[in-house]
Amino acid sequence: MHSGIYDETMAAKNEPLQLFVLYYSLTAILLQISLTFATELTWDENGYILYCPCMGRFGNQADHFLGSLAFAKMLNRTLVVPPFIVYRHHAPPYSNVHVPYSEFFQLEALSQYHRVTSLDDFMKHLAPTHWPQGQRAAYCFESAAQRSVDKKSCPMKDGNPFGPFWDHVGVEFDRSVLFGGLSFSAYHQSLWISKFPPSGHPVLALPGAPAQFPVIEEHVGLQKYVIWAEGMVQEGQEHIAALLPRPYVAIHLRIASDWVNACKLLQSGDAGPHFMASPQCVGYNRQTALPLTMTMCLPNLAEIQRALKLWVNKTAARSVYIATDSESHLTEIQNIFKNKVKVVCLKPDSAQMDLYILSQADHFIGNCVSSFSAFVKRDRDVYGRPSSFFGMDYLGESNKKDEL
Ligand SMILES: Nc1nc2c(ncn2[C@@H]2O[C@H](COP(=O)(O)OP(=O)(O)O)[C@@H](O)[C@H]2O)c(=O)[nH]1
Ligand SMILES: *[C@@H]1O[C@H](CO)[C@@H](O)[C@H](O)[C@H]1NC(C)=O
Ligand SMILES: *[C@@H]1O[C@H](CO)[C@@H](O)[C@H](O)[C@H]1NC(C)=O
Ligand SMILES: [Mg+2]
Repeated sequence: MHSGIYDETMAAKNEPLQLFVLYYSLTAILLQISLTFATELTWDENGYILYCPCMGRFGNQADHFLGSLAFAKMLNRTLVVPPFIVYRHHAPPYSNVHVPYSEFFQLEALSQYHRVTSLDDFMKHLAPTHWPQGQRAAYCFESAAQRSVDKKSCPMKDGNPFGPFWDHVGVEFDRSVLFGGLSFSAYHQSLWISKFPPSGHPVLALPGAPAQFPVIEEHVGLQKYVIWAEGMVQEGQEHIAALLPRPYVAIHLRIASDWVNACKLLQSGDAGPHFMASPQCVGYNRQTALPLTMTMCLPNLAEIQRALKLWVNKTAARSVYIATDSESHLTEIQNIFKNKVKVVCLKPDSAQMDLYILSQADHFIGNCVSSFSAFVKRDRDVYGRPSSFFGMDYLGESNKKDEL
């Protein structure tokens, strides 16, 4: 936009005076507007954290986001909030879509916890002056750089989704800064600050999230700053009002073939209780964690029916909502309740609409191992809404909590 105006002003020099004045005042007005923006987005002398949410789909990206938010606060740098990467290879546009955070959630709500700016705004308003082409360093672990041809370059744009992400943002990296012997945990806070003071390293751009997966226990509570965008609330509430008489029980079926394969890793029995998002239900402490069973990872139809019967009865539900990554088992579920309970599966175009409807239910039954379910569980916990997991809410068994 700036360069466009500049070009036009230059061209105007050869035109009649009146036109020149018009162009001139237009430029002045636009300059005023951009100055107003600039005052809103002043450069943070304490620096920035930039990263690609390059691992996994939404649930993984959300876990990583909470950790990254905490990491940015720990270093007192502004977090540049990336868009979500949505993989649309099965439906138009048959490629990765980069969805701004603000399309799903309120960006401003994050500021209650820490300074943030969207990647879009960072690139538009700050990067041209403060992080221009030629000064764009990538930061990564030495071990990650080992994979590059010269063994000294961060693999910022190698493969999918890395390349498309930074291409979408319009960034090429000019050099790499490697590090080792430190992690993203709080233990290394002072090391990060002494190694990379913001004066010499204003923008830490990383190939992946500076966080662990799954989200660590300390950061689970940051979910409270992740608040649904108004558009999502409006659309979601319309669906609920139209389709789901309350009380309603909502379930997340994570049963597609990728998940069947993932859960097979549990069959050997030596995987231990911690597998993907499972700390959310077995407990974060390995020593005291409950066992993780196959049914918890991949509930069969009998378990789905058992859990639904139990919770529909307990909550006197009038409807059931099914969110699924593949099959819905709609008929089999309708059969349990005859016509007494309405059973609904929307299969919305956006997975986030399923997440929203799951989050608003009177009771939620999730998949303990799935980070997609984990997002819903965390969101519900913020508002004190009850949740349980397939495979672990047998009532009457003395050694298990009967209500989770
Ligand atoms: N719409 C919809 N999509 C789902 C559902 N379950 C899984 N998916 C899709 O599958 C992805 C699963 O990956 P991820 O979110 O990382 O969670 P995880 O693999 O279960 O830990 C989601 O992001 C969705 O794109 C569901 O119930 N509804
Ligand atoms: C953190 O950064 C902000 C913004 O740059 C600054 O105002 C504040 O003093 C910093 N806090 C600490 C403890 O350095
Ligand atoms: C739940 O089940 C119990 C025992 O079978 C029954 O007495 C009760 O009426 C049921 N509640 C509802 C809401 O269906
Ligand atoms: Mg996944």
